[in-house]
Amino acid sequence: MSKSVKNPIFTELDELCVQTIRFLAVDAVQKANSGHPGMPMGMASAAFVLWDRYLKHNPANPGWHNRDRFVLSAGHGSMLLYSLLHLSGYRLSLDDLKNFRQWASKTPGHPERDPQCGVEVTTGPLGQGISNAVGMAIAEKYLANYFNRDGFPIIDYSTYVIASDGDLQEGVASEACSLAGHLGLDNLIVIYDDNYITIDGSTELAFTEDRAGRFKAYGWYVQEVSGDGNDMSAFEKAMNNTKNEKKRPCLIKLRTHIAYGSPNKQDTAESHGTPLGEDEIKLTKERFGWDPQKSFYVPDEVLTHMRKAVDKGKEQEATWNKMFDKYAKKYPEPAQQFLDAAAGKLPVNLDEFLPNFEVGSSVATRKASGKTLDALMPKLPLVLGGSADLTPSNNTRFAGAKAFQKDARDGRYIHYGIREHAMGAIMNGISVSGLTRAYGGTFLVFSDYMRGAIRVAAFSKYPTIFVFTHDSIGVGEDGPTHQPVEQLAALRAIPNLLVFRPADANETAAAWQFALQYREGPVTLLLTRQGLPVIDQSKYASAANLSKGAYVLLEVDKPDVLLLASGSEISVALCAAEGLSKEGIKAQVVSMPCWELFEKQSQQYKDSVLPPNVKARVGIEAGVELGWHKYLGDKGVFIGLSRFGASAPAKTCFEKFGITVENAVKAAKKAMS
Ligand SMILES: Cc1ncc(C[n+]2csc(CCOP(=O)(O)OP(=O)(O)O)c2C)c(N)n1
Ligand SMILES: [Mg+2]
Repeated sequence: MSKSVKNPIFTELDELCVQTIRFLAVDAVQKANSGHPGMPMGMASAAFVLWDRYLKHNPANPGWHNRDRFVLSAGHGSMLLYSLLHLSGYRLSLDDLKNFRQWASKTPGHPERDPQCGVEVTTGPLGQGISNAVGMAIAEKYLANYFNRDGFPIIDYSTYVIASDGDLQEGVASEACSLAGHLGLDNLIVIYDDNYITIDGSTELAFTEDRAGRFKAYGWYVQEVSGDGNDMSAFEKAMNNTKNEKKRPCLIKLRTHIAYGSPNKQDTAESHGTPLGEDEIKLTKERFGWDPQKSFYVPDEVLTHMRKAVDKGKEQEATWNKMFDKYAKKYPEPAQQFLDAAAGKLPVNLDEFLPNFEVGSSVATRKASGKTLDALMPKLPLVLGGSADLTPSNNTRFAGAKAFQKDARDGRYIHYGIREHAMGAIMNGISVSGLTRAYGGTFLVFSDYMRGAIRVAAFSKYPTIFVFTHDSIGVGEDGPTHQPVEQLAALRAIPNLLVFRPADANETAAAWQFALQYREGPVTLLLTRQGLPVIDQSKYASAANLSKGAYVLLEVDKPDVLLLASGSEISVALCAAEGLSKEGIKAQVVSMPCWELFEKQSQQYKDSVLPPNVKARVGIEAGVELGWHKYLGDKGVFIGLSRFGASAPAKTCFEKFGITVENAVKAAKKAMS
């Protein structure tokens, strides 16, 4: 890491830059008549110093792999980020700022991941950004260890965060920061906007703990900068100290004032999320010697100064490129790996390594998943696994995987501890590094704890893989607290999220293959605790059809009834079809491992799987009915659960709740009548 940083004096020009940032935010919020002016006003000085003097970035190529990462965790202060991006020469024009919060603008209300514009991650749900940053810092440590060679620091960047009171209050951030301290992520620097204000009023209402003490207890290097948020030599000193810290993540607790400089709005909760108003803007501008007649004003000298970031960034990247070229000559293999990973190319053809599971055995899909990981992960060194303390149950630790720790940056397996919220957000941070990807496991029932992160991943198209085992009442004795009932439907409700519930071991392997090849968004894999028969692919259809989302598993000529199911209920459907055929009823079985993918198929394909003329349909799934109507229609019958589970052996649960072959046969006859 480049450690030599001067401590320049804050000049008049610097002050002008800060005012410009402040008033761009104020004016944009006013023009949109909505937004959050207070935070950018209070943090303008620190943000300017960070971007002007510390951040290593290339506005002409926002995706440069060795850039520092900047996360505005307090996403409501988005105009602070947009102002910085515009002034520093990113593809964000003044008109884009004038379009703040408007339809299809590049400047949405909260930052939405936009790699072309320099927005690293989506922020707005407080706590997510700072937790993503922990993942970004983990990725950097892993990649640096993996790629760097003597004299070739190919990967060498820091992750900077601006976080607010809300970020620090959110539990997800506490979990993530606790893990960051444990892992000694000294490449993570959080600047805490300590302004004593949240929406409801003073932080005295609900947030009176010793914040610095809390982070010290997490194992962080904590510095407190007093004053009013504008003592930039004190702030720079603190920033420089972080450069010398080699063991701990860094928190700079910077005392600031929301809506700094506004005569009537400073230090008020109102300024958090309400435009200052024309009168107050006039007073504030006058106070700072800014022409109140001018709106969206950028003095030439400010633009000239801040746009130096463009040439500086180009130079930095060019220097890095030269180093990379030499590195590639000396170390062609890792260099090629780097380039392939950057292009989203997998190092091997997964087909060649996919395990095949023998017919006749009974294999829990979580175990099949573990075997698949054993086979594939050694070939995919940039995929980082983990679990929220359920490793032996999730089967997420592949053979030979080493734990990622403070003293083991070559570890590829992250023990997240019992921190599901953070695990989701951290995995997202790992998955946006551009080179690494993350998967991690917990029980499906606890996917609720990760829902915040899953939603952001889906919305922002992060290629994170969420592994959820113990996917139904098949959990058994642990009872309703651990038996998911509504989670499957709830996950399916999230747009752009692929939810796979494989029917057997071979579908599980196919689901992993699909997930690892897919980069357009997150994938969830829902896996059983209990053993499932391995389906005979020579008798039925091939598991490779999983890539279509749903397919005819057991085909019959002119079916009387369709049996639709996913996961563990596929074997119920197959047995029921057999039973029905003995009674002369022709039942076709459709495996539906991923509804979302099925929806993307052509109408012709959909009709071939679900022939519209066959109205008698039965859906079988150990979960709630929500969503099934679409495939079953008015005459269809659903076998599932409309209540929570129960503490009893799995077999008993399935019997008592009627998810049985016998009931499926009965339901088919009812649907036909
Ligand atoms: C998870 C989540 N809960 C609630 C909100 C709504 N919200 C936005 S900002 C904020 C708190 C504002 O206080 P602070 O974080 O200190 O920001 P400041 O007002 O100081 O800018 C809240 C509750 C949110 N964005 N995310
Ligand atoms: Mg605050």
